[in-house]
Amino acid sequence: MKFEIVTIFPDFFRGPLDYGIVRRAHEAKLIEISVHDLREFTTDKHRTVDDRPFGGGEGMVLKPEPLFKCVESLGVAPRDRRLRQTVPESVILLSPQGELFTQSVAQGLARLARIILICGRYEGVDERVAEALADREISIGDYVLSGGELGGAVIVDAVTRLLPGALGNERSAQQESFTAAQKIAGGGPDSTCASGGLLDYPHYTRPAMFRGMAAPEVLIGGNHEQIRRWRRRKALEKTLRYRPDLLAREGLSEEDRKLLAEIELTKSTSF
Ligand code: 9D3
Repeated sequence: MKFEIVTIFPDFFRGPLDYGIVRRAHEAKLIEISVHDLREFTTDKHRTVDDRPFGGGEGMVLKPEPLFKCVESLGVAPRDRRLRQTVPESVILLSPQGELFTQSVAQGLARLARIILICGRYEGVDERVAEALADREISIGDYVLSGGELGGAVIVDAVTRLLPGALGNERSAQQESFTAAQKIAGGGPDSTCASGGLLDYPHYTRPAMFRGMAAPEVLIGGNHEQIRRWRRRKALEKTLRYRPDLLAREGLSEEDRKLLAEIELTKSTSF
């Protein structure tokens, strides 16, 4: 997978992509990352990338010319071919106005060979970039960032993890069993969660007693059926508390519905 990042802050990407799985994927040549400095595609003395908005208003807008020149210099396939998906490449504008980045979007992107990420800055980007240069606009969430760079780094991370061979053999095998469990539990393919479309269960490690806080007895006992049930119950509890939107009950098993009924009965005392 080739990632090409268009930004006015090229140095930003030296940091976050140089660790862990993304770093190893790069070393293993599973990914290649090129960062392009937008200012190198300006022609004026001051290397101007932004201008005041037509119609007035706050802030500055990224000009279209340097962005078009930069992306065109990369030799991307024509936009209509990209949109018809006859070529495995995509040009993405990171913007607060975009579709929400989810695990399912990441899975779609992981099938491509090349992704161009345009990072916006200032108050916005000239709309002709969204209309005629980028294939789609993506936002990483409903909060205001200072620019698209963190969003670009998020996409590189999430997509890289999905590439075959990016996780160790051990972990990819584990991932497969999670996927199987999700199918049985009826969780969608865009679930990020370990246990079938729910939030993950709590994890503990040694010591068994830490500052007066005991790790749950059931995990130390070694009864695997009890452990599985306890984890499922805790995953349901966490999900009910923090992400009730994920609890589409029609997707829950008989056991889940029983555990949820128990949880809801004890709710007043434990929540
Ligand atoms: C007042 C209108 N604002 C839009 C919500 C202006 C504005 C704020 C922040 C325009 C651009 C930005 C910079 N943000 C991004 O470029 C961005 C972003 C984000 O702010 N949130 C989530 N995902 C993304 S991806 C790019």
